[in-house]
Amino acid sequence: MSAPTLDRPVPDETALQQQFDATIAADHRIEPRDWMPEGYRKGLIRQIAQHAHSEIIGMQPEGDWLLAAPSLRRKAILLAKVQDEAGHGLYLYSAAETLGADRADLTDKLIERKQKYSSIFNYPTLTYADVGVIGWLVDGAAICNQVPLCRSSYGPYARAMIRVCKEESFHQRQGYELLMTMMRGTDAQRAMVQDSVDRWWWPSLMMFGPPDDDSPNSAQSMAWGVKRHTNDELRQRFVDMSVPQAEVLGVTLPDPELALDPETGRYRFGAIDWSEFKQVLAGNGPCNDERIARRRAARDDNAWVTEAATAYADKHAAVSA
Ligand code: BYC
Repeated sequence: MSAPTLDRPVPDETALQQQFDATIAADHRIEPRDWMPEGYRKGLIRQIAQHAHSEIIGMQPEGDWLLAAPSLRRKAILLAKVQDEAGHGLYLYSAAETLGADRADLTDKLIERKQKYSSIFNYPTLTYADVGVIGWLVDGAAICNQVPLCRSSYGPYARAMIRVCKEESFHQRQGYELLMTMMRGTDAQRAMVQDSVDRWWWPSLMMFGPPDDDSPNSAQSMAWGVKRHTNDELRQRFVDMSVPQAEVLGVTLPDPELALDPETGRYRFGAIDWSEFKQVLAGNGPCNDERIARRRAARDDNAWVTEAATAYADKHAAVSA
């Protein structure tokens, strides 16, 4: 701790901790200038970095269809969406930087597989219906998870989430509208949508993370107001939201145990295959290697841009000094 200044004594760690606890208890925001416990800072960097990596890696599955979109309109929509994901990644890396993280270092950690990204992006996009289903289910799950994060206790993260959620809501609607159009089309198009729903439903449920009794970070994260709901609460909310939407769309969700519980008014659903989730997290999903290899190539092939921009900024700073 630094020495007290002449005019103002530096509060001791106990007083700082009390001030932090009072801010959390009053549901006010912690800002970058505020003192925070080291565990809070590290936990936030972990979650925000993982979130940022998910947005950036998440550009790949849909980006694969940019050159094969079925019309100019669909291409323009998809291009805008994929660009939005890049923007979300950048807001999030900026939020992590307010905690003292360095974004180049975070990218290196992703590429070295020392940090995670969302399990969902390790599945392939086999048909154009997958673009629609990612919008409907994956962005739908993301909205469910991220709307409460707009009230997260860390100011820069919460504010980034407000903007991200507005854009995610457009993403979800474009996905649903694409699927609606396909469902009004031919039998082959309807079959394509159903096949896509069959492949993405269970991985979408896994996006919410492990069950509550196997979620090591939840309790502390909730106590600090970073997370506002548990993984299982949000997963249930997503199921309740998606079932009526599937009915309107005319697709069947691939779960024979899905049924409305008349007592709770919520949908019961079948058991999730957590061994698959663990395999994907361990790097053994269908596309883990491909996703990381592409991210590595993007970093290495574009290093000259960073070097040129840095040299330019240094030169500019030297001239204006
Ligand atoms: N995938 O203790 P837990 C998007 C990890 S992108 C991979 O419950 P926590 C989009 C977890 O990190 C939006 N890993 O953790 C983009 C932890 O490992 P570490 C992505 C997962 O943090 C492009 C361990 O499992 N959204 O919308 O309390 C196109 C134990 O978990 C996953 C976010 O990133 C998973 N699914 O809760 C389209 C949301 N689940 O870190 C769309 C922000 C868990 O201890 N993040 N793990 O090594 C969160 O809300 C929380 O971090 C989670 C997990 C709910 C995901």
